[in-house]
Parts: sequence; structure tokens; C-alpha cells
Amino acid sequence: MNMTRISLAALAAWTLMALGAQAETLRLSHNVGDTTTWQRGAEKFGELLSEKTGGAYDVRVFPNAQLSGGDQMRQAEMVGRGALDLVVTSAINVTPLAPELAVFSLPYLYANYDQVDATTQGEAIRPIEEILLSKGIKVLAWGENGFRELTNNTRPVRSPEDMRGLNLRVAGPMYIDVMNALGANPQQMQWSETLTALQQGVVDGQENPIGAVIIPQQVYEMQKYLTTWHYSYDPLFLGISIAKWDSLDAETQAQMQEAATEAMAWQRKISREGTAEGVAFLREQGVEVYEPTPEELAAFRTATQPAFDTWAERVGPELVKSFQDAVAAVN
Ligand code: X2X
Repeated sequence: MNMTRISLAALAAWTLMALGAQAETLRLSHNVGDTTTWQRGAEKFGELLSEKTGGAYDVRVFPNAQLSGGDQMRQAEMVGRGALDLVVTSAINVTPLAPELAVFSLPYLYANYDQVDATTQGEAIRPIEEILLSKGIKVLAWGENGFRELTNNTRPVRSPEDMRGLNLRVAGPMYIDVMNALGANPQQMQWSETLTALQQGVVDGQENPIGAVIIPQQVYEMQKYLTTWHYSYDPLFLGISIAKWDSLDAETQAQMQEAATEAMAWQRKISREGTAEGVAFLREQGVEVYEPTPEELAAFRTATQPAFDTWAERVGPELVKSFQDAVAAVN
């Protein structure tokens, strides 16, 4: 931000104050720690919103699912009924409310970021946005949690056989099926409880994206091995309660939309940069990083196919096909 923009925002805020008007503070909930790219993207949105609305609106960010009693899966439902204004969360957290949101995370649906962007930044995303709207959530923009990589304390994982018997914390129901297909022992747990569970050895491992979560939340301090198996992708979205959205005038809506688009584009960028630099950093921290070969990735893909099939059915074959078509168009 340059000085002119800062002082314009400050001037606008001051003018509002002088006129006796008060900024309206919107509450934004997310479910990871305040060092993450989720938090930084949310804060960036708040700064841009305040700037673009001349100080009429600002955002207070609440991390660690504090506003939903620590339950990361409840945030979306609360936004839907207007109990929260805004949410930044990842798709997998919304699957109890709308199972269709598991589509992104189907094992090995995506091989790279171009394929991801062809869906989240293209037309394939519209039906998902319609579904969320029917639950009372207007999606303003898509950000990134990222490709989810496996960490554990027991052994290097290079093949499906290495997964057998590992006690793993997972975020949601689809991952239970994926880990079962691999012969691991999955356990669903809140993210807010996971770091302690890893520390105390309640579970051997977990899976999360490198740039958005593993590095900012210092998971590497508790985990010895990491496998970059890219088995599942998880997008973020910034959503607003439809009741709140409908209460805004058209100009404010346009300003908010711009702020969200810019903030989430930046959040995707910093998450990708953090991931790209992350492997070398993790090695420096003493993590044994294993990067599977294409053949080894194919073996994971084959082993997780049953979970893909079960969840493709639940998501809806048409929706899955539209995503696969968008992905195939990139190759
Ligand atoms: O709970 C997780 O693993 C996290 C932070 O990635 C999600 O919100 C899905």
C-alpha cells in the first residue's frame, strides 16, 4: 500500500467520524491460526474494504473457529443463517452442509495449478456457487488452501503399503474413506485440537497444504516425515451471509466484490509462493521430505480410486464430469 492510499483511507475515515458516522464492523470467521495465509487474506480483504468504502466498513477477523465454538464445520451453516457476516473456509469444511463441495478434493482430480484455476476461476465453479447461495452463502471469491501433503512421525511414506496402520488425523468425512482405502486408521478431528494431538502422539500424522498451513502453523516442529503426494486439493472461499449482502447498496456491493477478488487473488499467490519455497525450508528444519515419482503417484491414485468412486456418486456424476472436462481442457 502506498502513502497516498493510506492517507486517502485515513482521510475518508476521519471525514466519516467528523460527520458523526461510524464504521460498521463485519465479523469474519476462519478456522486456522492467525499466522496463516487464511488470516492474511482475510486481513487484506478488511484493509481493501475499508479503503474502497472510504472507511464506512471494516472487518474484524476471528481465527481458530472461535465464533463457532471451535467447530470448523459449523461456520458455513452459521453464515448461511446470518449468525456470522463473513467466512473464509475451505471447501472440505462445507461438505456436511453441501456434499457437492467435496468435488474439488476428490483424490487426484487435479495434477497442477492450471487445472485448479480452470475450475475455481472459470465457469465450472458456477453450479457450486449456486448451491452455496441456496444455503444462504454468497461466494465473493475463491482463494487457496492448497494441495494437501502427508506428514507423520512413524516412517517415510513412498507407497500405499507404507500407509498401513498409520493413525492419521483428517479434516472431514471424505478423507476418512480415502485413508481407509489406503489401509490407514483415520480419525476426524478439529484442526484446533490437532497440533496438541500430534504433540502428544495421539495421532502419528496428518495432511495439510505446505504454504497455507504446515509452515505457518509450524507443523514441522512435530513431524519428521513429509510426502508431497498431492493427493487432494482444497480451495478456500470468502463468503458473506446473503442477508448481509442483500442489505448493502449496489455501490457497497461492488466495492466489497472488488476487495474480495483482489484479496483472494493475493492470498492464492502467497500460498503458492509459500509452498514453492516450502520444501527447501522444511528440509532445513530437519523434515525428511519425500517427493514421489510419477509411477509412485499412480500407485496412490489407483489405491484411492474406490474412495473417488464413492464420493463422485455422492457429489453427483454430472458435476464431477463438468470438473473433469474443465481439467482435461487444460492438458
Ligand atoms: O482442518 C484442516 O485440515 C484444514 C485447516 O485444512 C481445513 O480447514 C480443511
